[in-house]
Formats: sequence, C-alpha cells, structure tokens
Amino acid sequence: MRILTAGESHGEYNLAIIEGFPKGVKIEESFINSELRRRMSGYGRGARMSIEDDKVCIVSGLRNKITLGSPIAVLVKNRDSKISSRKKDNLPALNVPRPSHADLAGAFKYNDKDVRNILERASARETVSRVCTGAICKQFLSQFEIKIAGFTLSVGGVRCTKLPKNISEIRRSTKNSLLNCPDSSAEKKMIKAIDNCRKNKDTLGGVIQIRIEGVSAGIGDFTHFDRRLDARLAYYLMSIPAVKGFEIGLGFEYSRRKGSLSHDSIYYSPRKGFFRKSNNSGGIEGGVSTGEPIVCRIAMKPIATLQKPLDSVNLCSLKQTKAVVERSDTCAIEACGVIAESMSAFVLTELFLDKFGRDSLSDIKSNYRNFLKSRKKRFS
Ligand code: EPS
Repeated sequence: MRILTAGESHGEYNLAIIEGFPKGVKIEESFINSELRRRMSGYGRGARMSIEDDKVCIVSGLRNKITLGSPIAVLVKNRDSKISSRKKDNLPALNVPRPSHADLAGAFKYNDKDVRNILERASARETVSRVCTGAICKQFLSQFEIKIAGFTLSVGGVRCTKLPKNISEIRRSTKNSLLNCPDSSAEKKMIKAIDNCRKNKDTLGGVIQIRIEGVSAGIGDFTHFDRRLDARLAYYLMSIPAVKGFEIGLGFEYSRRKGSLSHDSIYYSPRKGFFRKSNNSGGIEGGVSTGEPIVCRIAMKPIATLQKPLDSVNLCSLKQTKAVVERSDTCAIEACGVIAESMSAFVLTELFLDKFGRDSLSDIKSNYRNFLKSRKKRFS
C-alpha cells in the first residue's frame, strides 16, 4: 500500500491517493470528517483553524461506500487559499528564513530565494491528507478490532501524572479535554503554559503517547530491517512535521536499567496461552508484535514560527535581520496526536496486509481466522 499526498498550505486543495487498499471495506465519510475535526481542534491553535472547515470528498475507489480495490482518491478544499497553480498571485516574496522551519534548508536545496515556495509544501497543512488516509485505515483495522488512541503526555515540560491504562480509559479521560490530555489538573497547567507563551509571542511543543490494542502476535518481520514494525512506526511517526523524537516501550529508560529489570518475562497458562506480566517492550520484540498493546511516544518541538522572531539572514542582501513573522499556532500538540494515530493506522494496515493478503476483505478475514486458529492449536 502506498499513499501519495499533494497540495500546498494555501493552494486550492489537499489530496491523497491510496493505492493497494483492499476491496470490500465500508468507508464512512462522516468518520473521516470527525477525524479531520479532531485534527483542527486543540488549545493553542492559530487563526487559520477558524477559517478552515475541513471536509473530505472521496472522488474515487468506492462504489456504494464500499472500496473497489482500486486507488482511493480524496480531496479537501482549503478555504484560506491564496495561491493557485493556474494564475499569478500578488503575495510578496519572503526572503528571510525562520530558524527551525524548512525555509533555509529548502532554499538551498531548491535554489530559491523566495521561501514561500518552500513553506507552502513544508507546512503541516499537508497532514490533512494523512488524516484522511488514517481514517480510512482505521475503518479497515476496526474489522479486526484493532484500536488506536493517542493522548498528550506533556506540554512544555508539564507532564501528566494520572495515566490511562487502556484505550477505553484514554477515550473516557480525554473526552472533554482541550488538549487531549487525560489528567485534568496537568491540563490546567499546560493551558497556563500555552497562555504564557502566546502572551510572550513564543511557542511550545510536547510529548504524545500512542497506544494500539488488538494487534495479534506476528505482525511485522525481523527477516529484513525495513519490515520491522518498530522501524516502520519510527519512520512514519518521524515524518510528521516538528516531530524530533521517538520511543517505544521503555525507550530511552532502557539505557539506564539492567537487563534483569528491563525485559518482559514469559509465562504460560492453558487459559491465556503465553502472556507477560509487564510490557516494557511496548508490544514489539525483534520487530514483530508480541500480542501485548503497542505503546510508543513521540516528541514534538515548539512551532518554528515565532511572533517575536529569532535572528536570521536575508537571502538576497545577506544582511543580519529578524526572521519573517507569519501567522501561526502557539501549540499544535493535539493535532500532532491525531496525525500520529493516522500514521500508526497506516503502518499497521500495511503490515497486516503483508501478512494476511491484500486483495479483498473477505479473503483477508479468512486468512486471519485460519492464522489465529492454527496458532491456538500449536501454542496453547
Ligand atoms: C503552518 C502554519 C499555519 C498553521 C498550518 C501550519 O498556517 P497559516 O500560515 O496559514 O496560518 O495553521 O497548519 C494548518 C494550516 C493546518 O491545517 O494544520 C506551518 O507553517 O506549518
């Protein structure tokens, strides 16, 4: 399965083409739209989100709401469209790159002194297409009772102390949260930190925890490095704009512990089969799912566009100056969580199809049933 996304931040549309998605899956547009709404919300977003009203239009790949096995194409219209592929716009050239954005690196790469030509595609607006794809993949995964939920673990160093134990707790505890945070007293402090940053024209990042439940053992592969489930998750989650760190299970904490206090001992009972009493591995050993919940975290850096800009250099005059100031968000941690769920859904779907076939949902279901039956016979 492949996704191809296209679209500029202030262009007319964002689109995605999903190739290799199986036939026979019912797709509800309303679910994609609810995921798009989640991506637009969150405390700390800028004025852009009150302009946009992201709604998907599925233009191909389905008949009567059921996938045909052909490429699925989806389209989301940008309300705040300022540039066009067909006619000239009147936007002034932007010649002063923002530190930490793609502006300067992109200007070098594409030999262009107008960084608008870089930022339009480097913008996180593109993640609209990924969330549409993730919402489609989630509808496939739900056929196998695989669930994915993320939550905000910390913002600007303020960390949750009350952590949900499973996905139903994540959903219950984040239901009325403005930051998708399960700990209401930590959330109050996070909101205060965001308000302070907005007042001081600064920005904040944070940490998202993702939990995936219902994945049977045996997804992913150790036989080649690029088929490892943890490597795939890292690749796709690190591709989200502003994500600078990835951990799975104990993550960096492993480096501080002894092996005897790190690894998940193996137990067996006729009722449960093989099981573990801990899940430090985050549900993946040797690049393959163990059957325990998959738990990983990503770190998002503070938004690059500052309203009180940092030092930079004008690409035309080479004079020292301050970076350009563009309208932006103070914190986009909640959106980042939704995008992370979407990328995880894509990775899981892709490796699930690797294992159980690709063409039609009915064949995949019967392969899956046979697999579970045969493992039950041999391992319990
Ligand atoms: C972004 C800058 C802001 C964000 C945008 C990502 O857009 P604008 O410059 O138009 O105010 O709002 O995110 C989105 C538009 C979105 O849908 O998430 C950037 O520079 O990356």
